[in-house]
Amino acid sequence: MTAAIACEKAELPPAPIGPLPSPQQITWHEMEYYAFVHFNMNTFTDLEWGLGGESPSLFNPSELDTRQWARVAKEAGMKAIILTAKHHDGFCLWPSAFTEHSVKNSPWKDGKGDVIRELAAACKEYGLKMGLYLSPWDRNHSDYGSPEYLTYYRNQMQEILTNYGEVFEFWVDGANGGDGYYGGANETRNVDRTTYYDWDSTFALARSYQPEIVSFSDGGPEVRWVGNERGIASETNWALLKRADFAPGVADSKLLGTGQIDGTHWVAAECDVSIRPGWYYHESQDDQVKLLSHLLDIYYKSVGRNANLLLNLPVDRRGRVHENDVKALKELRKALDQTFAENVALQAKVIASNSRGKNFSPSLVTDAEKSTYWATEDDIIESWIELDFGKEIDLNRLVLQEHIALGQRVISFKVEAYVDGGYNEIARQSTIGYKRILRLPDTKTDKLKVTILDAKACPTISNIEVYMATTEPSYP
Ligand code: FUL
Repeated sequence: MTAAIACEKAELPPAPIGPLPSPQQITWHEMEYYAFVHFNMNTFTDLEWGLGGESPSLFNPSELDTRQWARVAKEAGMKAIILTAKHHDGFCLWPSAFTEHSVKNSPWKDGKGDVIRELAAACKEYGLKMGLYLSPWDRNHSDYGSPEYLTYYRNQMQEILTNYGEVFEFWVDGANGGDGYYGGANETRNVDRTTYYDWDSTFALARSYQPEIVSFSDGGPEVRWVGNERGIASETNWALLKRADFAPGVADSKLLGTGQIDGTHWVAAECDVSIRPGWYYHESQDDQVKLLSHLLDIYYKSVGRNANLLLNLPVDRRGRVHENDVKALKELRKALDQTFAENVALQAKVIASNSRGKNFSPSLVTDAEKSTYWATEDDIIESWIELDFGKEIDLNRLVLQEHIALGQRVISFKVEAYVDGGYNEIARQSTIGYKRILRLPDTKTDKLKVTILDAKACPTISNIEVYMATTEPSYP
């Protein structure tokens, strides 16, 4: 082979190593942080799980203001709001044509209101996306448990996914089955969570109504639950899952945390957690809003571990995000903005042990371009990349990102700082994925080295950032 041909060959991008994310999933990863809003009948009954026999007359927010929700979310740096359109008690926040158990029979706006419509308009105004939660379990509906209920559920999907513009995420809860009102039967009903909803066809319906949508449940299909409600992803977090082994409400929560290195599909993790102890608003929890140190810890253990953060805001009986929650969100935003203000990697000279050519050079990890990345030659897996700051600097945060369009590849890596004439290991970790943020010990150094120890194929690193956090309170 002539040198010219060899060189040309080396300039080709690495082969992808599947499973790969869809374009919709890549867009979803880039959203990183968005709001959950639990607001529904439970807000007015002071419950977390209503039984289903509640009277629609109880739903009556005094000053519902979805524009305030959107403003608060936007100022918090969130990219979307996901609303509980229907929770387990079955009450619908939109005037569904298929039930009387909805806002249309409530005193709010004389039954003429539609919370989804108001939220869609507010999200549009503030440049946010909207997602919708539609509980499969319905403790109000008389048909729940029989085949007719699936028709009802799908009719409602059609209503909420076709009448309100773009919906970026369809959120399916795993809690399902038990006692309930069920049209007055007041009994216990259980369904086979794996087969009852024919989930493959039901999720396909969601995609047919909204081609860009991603659906969330315990096992995907596009986004998976992280396996806990504390907002914490595993340190090892593969965006891959053997999807056939999971269904909404049927899942091994440990595997949901780590994902599966040999997963058959790209099903990335989303961390749902409430800013208060409850998902719904309870006045008694007004002084239990999570502290800044806790929220920061959640951020690093979700967004910083290759997952998205879905932070719940329990909207109150007025129909507003409570002042205490707004304050906590602002504090979190301020702390994150302060920490991630000055990326010292931008001033570094970047070299690597290997590169597959100038289109994949090490310096591409510090350009602002998402689509460029450093990659090694095909057979080179163990490899290092070094940032030389040219002078001694302080650092304690490291952001790493893989070019996930070619798959999640890195299995393990270490980080070293150049101190007293030699390299000193300051972290050793597994998996990177879309984004990894490491909290490193406070370190003074003029050079930082990241060594990929093992990977499924040659590494493709799109971004490296380095910061010094000085104002974050420690947790716990
Ligand atoms: C759980 C539900 O049972 C809770 O009420 C809440 O909606 C949470 C997000 O998911 O499974």
